[in-house]
This record gives sequence, structure tokens and C-alpha cells, in this order.
Amino acid sequence: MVSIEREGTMSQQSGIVNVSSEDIEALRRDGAVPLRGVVGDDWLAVLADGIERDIENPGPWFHGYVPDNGLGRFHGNVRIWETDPELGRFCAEGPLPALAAQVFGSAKVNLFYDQLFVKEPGTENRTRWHNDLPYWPVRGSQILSFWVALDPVTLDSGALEFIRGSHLWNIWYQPETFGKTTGHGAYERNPDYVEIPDIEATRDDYEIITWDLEPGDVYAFHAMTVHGAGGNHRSDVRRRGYTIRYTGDDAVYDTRVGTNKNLRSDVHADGDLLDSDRFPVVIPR
Ligand SMILES: O=C(O)CCC(=O)C(=O)O
Repeated sequence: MVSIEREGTMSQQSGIVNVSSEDIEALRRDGAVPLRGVVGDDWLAVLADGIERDIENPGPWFHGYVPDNGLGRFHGNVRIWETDPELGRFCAEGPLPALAAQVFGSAKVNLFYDQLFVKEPGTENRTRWHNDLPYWPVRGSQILSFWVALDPVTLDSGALEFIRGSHLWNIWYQPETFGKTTGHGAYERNPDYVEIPDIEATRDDYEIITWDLEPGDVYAFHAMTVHGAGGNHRSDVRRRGYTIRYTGDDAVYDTRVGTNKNLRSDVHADGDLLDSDRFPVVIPR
């Protein structure tokens, strides 16, 4: 396992966070990169409040996972911004859309959707290894996630792990649920998708990369990068991760068999550009 230090590569001008060419290059090569100090304290407070609101009164797409050992809580939800204007403000007006535009080199950025992964202290549930794009009703080369850390994140609290370069494999793994959940049923089987091997049992066969994060740091990762996470084995730290997914110029709607029905749209047909209230254009503003 490799942990690569990338410190101090972000710069800020006029309130806009800039990503360095080294980090863009690392993301293109490895499929994931940590970006330090992206989300400032004011926005972190907005996110923390929004997360508590969703835990107390979950939005419509809530899917909690049953704790593996009966302890802790794994709270999941998608499309939270649609019913929480403050989180919507962050997704549209926070630092991330400009970062996505820089990474894509695109004129346009759409907000695809947002997702919560909160593992309370003592939650042993792993996040299974997977790549994201097979789950999503979208296709294109410019599709990116930013996983924002609300807490200090280490391997023992559930840091994300990525397989270096796996975004270039072009292997579409069959989506599976992340555990026993009341949120949604099994995913349809797509004959063109591949069953994911037991990566956890054969970890030494892969080049796994990971980084500790501080609150306000993010993992940026490609939609095809294979990734997963351990449980939160700490008793004293929460692991609140908030992921926002953005697309660039070339993304279009695409409902392949096996994609998550909760992420589909009532107003798009396959091949449509995403631009809409559902997938708003956030760059240009
Ligand atoms: O936070 C986690 O455990 C999983 C995150 C993830 O899979 C994602 O953001 O795509």
C-alpha cells in the first residue's frame, strides 16, 4: 500500500481554489488524488449542519446499512441537496465546481448528485470494493467525485482506498448493494458487466493507494477508479464523508441495465445532455 504525501499544492486566488497541474496529472495517471484544504471552516460548518439534518430527518433517498456486528450506524443517502437548500448552495457555489472545471478542462460543469457516507464510531461495516460508473445513468469521460472529509480520516476510521490506475482498465463491475439496507433492492444484472473479484482477500495483488485526510481535505477520483473503505474501528471519531459528483462537457444521460434507479431522471432520455433543474449547470454560474 502506498501513501503519497501531497501537501500545500492547493492555491487560492480571489477565493477560488486552484488545483495544481501536478495533482491533475496524478489524478489522470492514478485515478485518485487527495486535495488538501479545499473546504474552509465556514463551508464545513454548513456541511456539518446539513449532515445532522439528514440524519435526524432523512431525505427521500435514505438508505441506512444494518451494522455488521450490531454496533454503530452507517447512514447513507443520495440527492440530499435537492431537499436541503444549504447543501445545494455548497454544491453549486462552494469551491468544488471550479475545481471540477479545472480538472476536466471543460467550459461547463453539471452537478450530477451528492451522497452521504457517515460511519459512526465503532461501525465495522466495510464499503465494498466497486467502481462507480456502472451504477450511474450517465456516460462520458468527464465524470468526477469529490469526497469531502468532515473529520480526521485514517485507515482505522475508514479512509478510502483506491486501486492505482484502475480507471484505465475499462472494466465495468456489476453493481451490488453496500450491505443489508432498507433503502433499495438488488441491482439488475447487466450481462456486459463483470463480477468484481474478492479484492479484499487478494489485496497484495493490487497496488492500493490511500491517504489520511484532515477536515476540509478531499479525495478527488475518477468514476471508473476501483475503491472501497474499511469500517470505522475508532471509538472516538466519527467518519462523515460527503461526496459530490460533477460532470463536464461530454457527459450524457444513459440508463444502462444495472444502473441505480434512484439516480434516474423523469425528464431525460438516453443521449440527452444533463442540463436541467435535476442536474444543474454550476459552471458557468
Ligand atoms: O465513504 C465511503 O465509505 C464510500 C465512498 C464512495 O464509495 C464514494 O464516494 O463513491
